[in-house]
Amino acid sequence: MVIAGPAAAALDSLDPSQREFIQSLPKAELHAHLNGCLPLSLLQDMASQYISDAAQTKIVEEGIAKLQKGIILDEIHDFFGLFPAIYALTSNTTNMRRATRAVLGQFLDGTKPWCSYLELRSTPRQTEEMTRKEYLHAVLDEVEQYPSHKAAFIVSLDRRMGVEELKECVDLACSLKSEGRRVVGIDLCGDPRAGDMKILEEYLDMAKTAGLLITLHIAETAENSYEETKQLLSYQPNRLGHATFLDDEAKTLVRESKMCIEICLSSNILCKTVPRLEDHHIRYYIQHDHPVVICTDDTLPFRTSLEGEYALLLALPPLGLGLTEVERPDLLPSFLSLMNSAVVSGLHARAGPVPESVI
Ligand code: 6MZ
Repeated sequence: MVIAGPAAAALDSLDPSQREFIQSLPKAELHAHLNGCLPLSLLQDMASQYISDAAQTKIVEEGIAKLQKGIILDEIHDFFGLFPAIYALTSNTTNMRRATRAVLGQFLDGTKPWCSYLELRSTPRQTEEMTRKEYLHAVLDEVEQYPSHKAAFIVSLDRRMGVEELKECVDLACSLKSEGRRVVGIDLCGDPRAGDMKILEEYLDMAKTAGLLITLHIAETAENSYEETKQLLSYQPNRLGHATFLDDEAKTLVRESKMCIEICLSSNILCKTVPRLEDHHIRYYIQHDHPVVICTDDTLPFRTSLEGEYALLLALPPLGLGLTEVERPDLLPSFLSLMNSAVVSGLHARAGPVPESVI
């Protein structure tokens, strides 16, 4: 039996006109991890064609079985254990190109695309079959099949990386940008327990000098110390991923500098960093008219879509714009303007011109 995610339940509770309303909203996806957004059918197909060695077969089979059923996590740290199964399959440039094409298509293609603009992110990975440079070329070759107002790419740095790996990834991102390739930013992601964030400064400075914008996963869990959060904020990022556990001082700083927050509702609920939808920190930011953007994070494990995330937003009672209120036509315009401001403010924080089709 497949266990439905929170987004599926929220979508099911919508009537056709509400669904149409969500579909009609201009949307941008600014926080989506490539290897977390693969369609399950593609993974299954890749697994049937290619597994590099027998030791990986078990990892892949168990990983796919879990994803098929729908993961239930005790805590966020369990989540990162899913990736070895996916990485065993996306370990060469042919499969990386296939994966990127499928993820871009999922968000951007068809008569009802999920969004008008996608900023996809991924961590350059070196395997026995590809270098980090080859990884990035494979992904960018696919991203650049779309016009620049539809798709762009962010290079992710994993918190587990040491200085040599950080340098290699940032050097690559900077030189690709200078060659005119569609790299718009640098992200920091990975298991929130890992790494020492003090080593990042030099590499983020290099990226900024090259004209790249910065987005950082920050305070995703209660275990992330306020000292670490302060340190990450001192790097003056343009956007923040999650920002779930900020203390009052950090919240004030974030609001004063208007750093856009990438909100991933299903992700936070399923990873149990937010106990219930009604407790979500998005309430605080919307109440303070702070820029937020609604994103999916990892569509595969979180069993979500951009429409599903907007359905969750619609179901969020504390906005005073829950499902019942949205049925009231007098409140619909304010809901629409809230959604639009979320989309538009997200775009304000990214590199390059704002696509006309979104505004
Ligand atoms: C932190 C996350 C994440 O880069 O291989 N990733 N990092 N928090 C999250 N939210 C729960 N979701 C995904 O995509 C997969 C990688 O993105 C990061 C993890 O490092 C994961 O291995 P790429 O394309």
